Amino acid sequence: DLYPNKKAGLVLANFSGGQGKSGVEDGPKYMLRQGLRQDLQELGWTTSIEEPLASDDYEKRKETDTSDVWGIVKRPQLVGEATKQIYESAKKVLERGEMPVTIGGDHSVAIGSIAAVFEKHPDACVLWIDAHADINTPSTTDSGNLHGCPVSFLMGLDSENTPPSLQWVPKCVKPNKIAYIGLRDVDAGEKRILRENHIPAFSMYHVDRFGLNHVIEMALQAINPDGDCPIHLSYDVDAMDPLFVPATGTPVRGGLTLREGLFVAERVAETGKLVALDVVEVNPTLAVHDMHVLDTVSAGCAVARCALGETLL
Ligand code: HAR
Ligand code: MN
Ligand code: MN
Ligand code: MN
Repeated sequence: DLYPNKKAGLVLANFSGGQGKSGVEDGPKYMLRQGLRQDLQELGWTTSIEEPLASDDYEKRKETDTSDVWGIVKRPQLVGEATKQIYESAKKVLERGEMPVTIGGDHSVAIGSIAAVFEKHPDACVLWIDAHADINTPSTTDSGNLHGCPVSFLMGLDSENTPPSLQWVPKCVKPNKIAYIGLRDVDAGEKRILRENHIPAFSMYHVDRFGLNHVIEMALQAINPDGDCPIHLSYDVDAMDPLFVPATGTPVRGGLTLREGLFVAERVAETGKLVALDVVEVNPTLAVHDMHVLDTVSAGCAVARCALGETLL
């Protein structure tokens, strides 16, 4: 068995403060209602639940605290506090010997989960599956939305321009320890950062040019050449095409098919090296039909099941 321990800690990261739209905080609720916990238990996983954000009303604060800005950056205090709580929860999960499965929420929540994973596993690597690179710094971001910036904080890029509330974030991810798959909406400043730091980044062009299987092999080869490093899979559901995942905050056409999206998770499971998973950017309120909700939430749950070994025979 590739996962002999089979204990997962579901970290409910019901947080929307990394971007402007509300509804993404309901992702965890919908995925649990869809049966995620039972599904994982049927796969043989023991599951626990962590609710790092339960002791404060982050949505209320998002609506009311208009002073939480730092230059162009929106809600740095809120994001700093929420991600710190997620970090503490993910650390608890790891200390119990369980795999943190962080359910978003917007992608800023990966600041917390990834920081915790690198504390436990300094030799870890990150596979970031996304239409977006999420590597803007406070100096390059046009939107000021922190869900477009988590990777830059985790890498310590432009650290003299880090808002005080995010200065707790460890600079844990080195440029040869993160790879991207699925990119198709990358800002000019982000392209420069990817290029200058030689970060392995595979766009939909590369998926079409080489095929997804080969792209995954290249990505893993770049960040995990000996195949022995723990893998953190940070999965933004907008990597998949909006045909399959319509209910997400920043859909971009021309993405992975549903099967391709699940194949990435299956291939990671097959390595036996997965130590943590994020599934983020499910926003049920952005659906225009019930079918859109079902498609999106089901796809998010399927990513988690595949990453935790469902389709391995
Ligand atoms: N690059 C844009 C920005 O920084 C949009 C990226 C955010 N969208 C996401 N992240 N869903 O993956 O604002
Ligand atoms: Mn809500
Ligand atoms: Mn993202
Ligand atoms: Mn995205």
